[in-house]
Amino acid sequence: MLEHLAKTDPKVAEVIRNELKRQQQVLELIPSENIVSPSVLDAVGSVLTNKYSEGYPRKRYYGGNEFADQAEELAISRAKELFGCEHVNVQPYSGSPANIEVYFALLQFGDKVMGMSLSEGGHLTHGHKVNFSGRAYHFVQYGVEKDTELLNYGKIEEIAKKEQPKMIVSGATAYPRQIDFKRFAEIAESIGAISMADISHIAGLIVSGAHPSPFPFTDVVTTTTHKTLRGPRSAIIMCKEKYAKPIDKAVFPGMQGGPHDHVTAAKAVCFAEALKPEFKDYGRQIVKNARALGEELSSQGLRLVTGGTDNHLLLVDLQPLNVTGKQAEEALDKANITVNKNTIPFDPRSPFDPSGIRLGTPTLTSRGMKEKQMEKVGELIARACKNWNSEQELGEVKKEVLALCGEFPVYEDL
Ligand code: DSN
Repeated sequence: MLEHLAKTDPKVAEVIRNELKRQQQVLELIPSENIVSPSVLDAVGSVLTNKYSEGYPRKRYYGGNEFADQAEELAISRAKELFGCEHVNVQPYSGSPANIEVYFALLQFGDKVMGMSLSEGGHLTHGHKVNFSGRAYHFVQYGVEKDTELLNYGKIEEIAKKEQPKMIVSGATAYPRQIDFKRFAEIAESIGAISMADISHIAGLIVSGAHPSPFPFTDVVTTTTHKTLRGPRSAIIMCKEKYAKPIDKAVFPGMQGGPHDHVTAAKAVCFAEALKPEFKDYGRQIVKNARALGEELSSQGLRLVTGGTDNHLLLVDLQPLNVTGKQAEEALDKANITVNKNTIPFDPRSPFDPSGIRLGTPTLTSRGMKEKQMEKVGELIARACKNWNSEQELGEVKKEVLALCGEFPVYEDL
């Protein structure tokens, strides 16, 4: 790897080599990350990056698009087969632009929309006040219940009936339980609103049958391709045929210029990989691993928001340990365990140093780890959190982390 770069730009080559080493030597538990296949890396690093293809297959504004068309058509047909959607646009650059493109396509500025609040598990683009979504549209935010920390669909329905939004957005980035997309679609339909599901975090679980699908009832579905789906850093928008035209127009020329053809090709590769039977085993193992990790953490005295998980992630409330999210994240970093600090619902602390950490199993599952290893990982996480200010103890944990990483190597040929 990097044979050319190493000669022409050793500084950047070194940065990349160090990042490779980091990925090989840490237990990566950020739930929105994963390890793509060497084939996805090949496509992302390919000559398709040189091409301009504004427009859509066979309707481009530039010549020379025979092969870019083929890449995009492969991505489209594979995405349709994978998700069972009527229409798909594979050009969005990433998840945030994809969501904004949906709003731009189907709403007028100032329209009322409902979305889950970031502080209770949603996403910036689901209406946070500092985000374009919250500035350009009138978002009404829903959250979880204080006692159960779960979505209350009856309450969401009540808010929808009272507020009469034009669109209801479902989906989350820090909600460890299943989302009832059918219920969301029914609520939207009952008030004549458009239903939109952002399945970015759980797309890989959905195509594996490890989480219920938002298809066929949801009007518009967005997903990133780089989380549980294990593809390149990008996104797609899927929708019912009746929304195809405005969605396509909003992506190009509404928001974007030329699509990133190299990434489109990598998305096609990722979809083909996710269509293989073994991907179903992978998705199911992610959930089994998250459950096993949660059980170990609970038995070590850590409190899990909602008491456990149905998906790929866990939200840990560190308050009983008297350690903050920031302190835990930094301590775990020293022990080569990568997590992110995260607010918990109704967090008394600030997002810069919240009360929780968010953990996910997609990357460790890609490395081949199973329930047995999750027990060990849980034990190491608990040990590091409890001893967050002991350099010596964190050093001991790091030794065990390195040994475990050595047993489950990644990118050995790079
Ligand atoms: N930043 C992503 C996450 O970590 O959940 C969502 O965009």
